[in-house]
Amino acid sequence: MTSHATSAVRVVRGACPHDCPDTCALRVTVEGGRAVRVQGDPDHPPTAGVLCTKVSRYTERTYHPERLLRPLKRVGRKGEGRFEPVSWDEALATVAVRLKAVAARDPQAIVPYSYAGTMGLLQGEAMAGRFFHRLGASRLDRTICASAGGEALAATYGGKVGMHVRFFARSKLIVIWGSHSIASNLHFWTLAQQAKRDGAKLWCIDPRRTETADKCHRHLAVRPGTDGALALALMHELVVHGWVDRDYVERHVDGFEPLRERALAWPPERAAAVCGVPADAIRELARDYGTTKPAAIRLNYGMQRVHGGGNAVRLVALLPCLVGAWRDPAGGLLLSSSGWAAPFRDDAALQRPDLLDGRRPRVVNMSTIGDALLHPGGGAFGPRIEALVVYNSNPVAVAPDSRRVVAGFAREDLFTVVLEQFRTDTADFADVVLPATTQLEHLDVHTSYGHTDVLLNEPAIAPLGEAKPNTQIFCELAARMGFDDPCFADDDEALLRQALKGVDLATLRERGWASLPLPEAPFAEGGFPTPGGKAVVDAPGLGVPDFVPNRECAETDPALAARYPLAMISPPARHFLNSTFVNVASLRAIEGEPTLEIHPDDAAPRGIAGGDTVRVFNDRGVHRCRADVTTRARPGVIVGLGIWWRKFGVDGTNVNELTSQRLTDLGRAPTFYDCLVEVEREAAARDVRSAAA
Ligand SMILES: Nc1nc2c(c(=O)[nH]1)N[C@H]1C(S)=C(S)[C@@H](COP(=O)(O)OP(=O)(O)OC[C@H]3O[C@@H](n4cnc5c(=O)[nH]c(N)nc54)[C@H](O)[C@@H]3O)O[C@H]1N2
Ligand SMILES: Nc1nc2c(c(=O)[nH]1)N[C@H]1C(S)=C(S)[C@@H](COP(=O)(O)OP(=O)(O)OC[C@H]3O[C@@H](n4cnc5c(=O)[nH]c(N)nc54)[C@H](O)[C@@H]3O)O[C@H]1N2
Ligand code: SF4
Ligand SMILES: [Mo]
Repeated sequence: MTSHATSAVRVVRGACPHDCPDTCALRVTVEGGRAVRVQGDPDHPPTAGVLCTKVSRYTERTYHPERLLRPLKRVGRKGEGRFEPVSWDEALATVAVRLKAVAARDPQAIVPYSYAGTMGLLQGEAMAGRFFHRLGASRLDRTICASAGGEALAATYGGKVGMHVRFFARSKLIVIWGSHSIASNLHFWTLAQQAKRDGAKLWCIDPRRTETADKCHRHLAVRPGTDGALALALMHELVVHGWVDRDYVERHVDGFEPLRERALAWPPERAAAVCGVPADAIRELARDYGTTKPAAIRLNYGMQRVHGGGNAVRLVALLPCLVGAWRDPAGGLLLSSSGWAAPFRDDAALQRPDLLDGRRPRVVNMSTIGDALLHPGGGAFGPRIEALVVYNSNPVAVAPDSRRVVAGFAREDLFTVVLEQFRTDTADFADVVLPATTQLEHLDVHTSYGHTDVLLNEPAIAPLGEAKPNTQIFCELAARMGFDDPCFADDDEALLRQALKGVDLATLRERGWASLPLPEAPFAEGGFPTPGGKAVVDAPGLGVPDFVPNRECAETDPALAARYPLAMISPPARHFLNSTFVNVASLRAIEGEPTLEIHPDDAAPRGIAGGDTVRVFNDRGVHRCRADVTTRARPGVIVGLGIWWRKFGVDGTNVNELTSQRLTDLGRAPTFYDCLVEVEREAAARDVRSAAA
């Protein structure tokens, strides 16, 4: 480093862009125009100066030798990943010509596909929303992650609202439910540890014995998709032991009586048989929950990726209402707090749905993109999909039922554009790849779904190569399409000024973040954002919540369970963020290779030893990977940590080869963890080694 460069050291304020509830405030050290360090902001309370391992390696990702730095045009077959660089001019012209031709027939034949590769208000759906609204393209139902739980919360509380995360530090009982917090909610875990040191008891409810479960006092390894039964049994105990807060229920819960009756049909023994855990453990949890104050539940999305996920979240969300846990700021439940930020965001100003100008394009569900791409068109579906524009997502790796997804993306008559930072599995299927900037290279602003601060992300460095922010790419495409509405002239600074309501930009610029003004114990006196102000049991059109079993389990489909006796769950690996970071060598080195955790009791009868290559299969597909024989998996349940890029798999597949496109009871979401499979040994560890030698 020259003295000239070191003299130009700057620290730039940023925000972590990833789909993680923690939304950390970053400090990026820049020396001579190069980002050299990404650290957590010590002055931002939720971040407290700490980042997860993944994002502390963010410079390794940004300066990765495989970053896409120029637009690419496909020269090989779809999926082959052979491209040649072209100019921006040629790339944009190619895209505009093709999109115009499709739009002339029917713009709904064009489908945007995006999720939360960045959670930023600007690089997310701001200019992209304007572009697709003006075009009249199909609208995307963004259901891949959280819509079952989100709609369940809305039905019960009236919105995605809950406890303030900081008060978990003062709880006396914390139930960590369907969350591997150490991996996916690290800053909450720090608060839970603080509570533990102050005497709180921690329970973990998770089919997998995660590192989080290891560090809780008690772990209930329920079968996947049985949380609704567990919640009903807990209610049974609350009722029969008189632990219901009758005063709170009378004043702030609408329609308790039918729920009470339903719960009385669920003694712990009945739930124990369904959940595959001891009845006494359910009794112990119920006693703890009914008698400890304040009691807090950290619910997370892992437990709603099953057929009955919506009903299960509705049942769990009623528990803190029954015991009056909301009376204390350190009691209640947190699944998502994004609803608290909603009134402060001006999504309509950014995304401009008014540009639809009265048109009502059909809606395509992102969770069934495989079926949608293979649909011949016609009937209620509408026109066959002819063009797809993907940004902030890697559907070929993350969407369920990969065989169908891949077949759809491989259609030679489909025109696919992918805005990306890397040549992902999805980019391999693109006709045109447009290089996008990373968080260090662009301006953005973020709200959070795990705390209630707003964060600014200032660009720390200039865009690498010819990469451009999503906003700029959609502006330039709009110009090529002949869209001359003034809103397409807005640059990122102009978008930032439109993004928020009631948040002072000067404070954001100065400090990097601002806290939203919110009450400490939001529902101590009721006041849920439902029409009647009460928590709702019997929601309009939904009825009283009930236990809804998995579609793929012995109870619902014994014939299927006879052929495929093992339930597979595929939660994310700790050092990846969905499929992001899988190509970062130092993080991949920690995760090793795609593996399948299997309990010794399931491995032994199949002759499987640790390190063997196994074949995991069902009617949807086959995935080969390495077996890890371990008690982290419970009997009957195997775990394929994700989400690996397919191209890193031994046979070019990942766990989504096995998952289904069936949807949840509520929210039209995927059922990733409602998936039966069988496993066979394919090669012993030593055969694999000698074949490789
Ligand atoms: N390190 C890391 N952090 C992440 C992510 C990541 O990929 N990596 N992803 C981010 C995103 S997009 C999201 S949505 C969240 C996801 O984080 P969470 O919302 O916590 O959800 P999952 O990781 O899917 O699952 C959490 C736990 O639920 C368990 N689980 C599976 N099925 C069931 C069930 O039926 N019942 C119960 N009780 N538990 C079950 C899994 O074994 C897992 O340990 O994390 C975010 N943070
Ligand atoms: N089997 C199984 N499948 C799952 C899950 C599971 O638990 N098991 N989890 C599901 C869940 S919860 C989710 S949220 C989805 C996540 O699925 P996705 O939303 O697709 O998330 P990622 O895999 O992280 O892919 C995001 C992509 O966006 C790109 N990106 C990031 N920032 C930008 C940007 O500024 N511009 C552009 N153009 N691109 C950018 C990244 O390079 C990355 O390739 O996966 C789902 N799939
Ligand atoms: S991924 Fe989550 S924990 Fe890691 S830096 Fe980002 S917000 Fe923080
Ligand atoms: Mo997610």
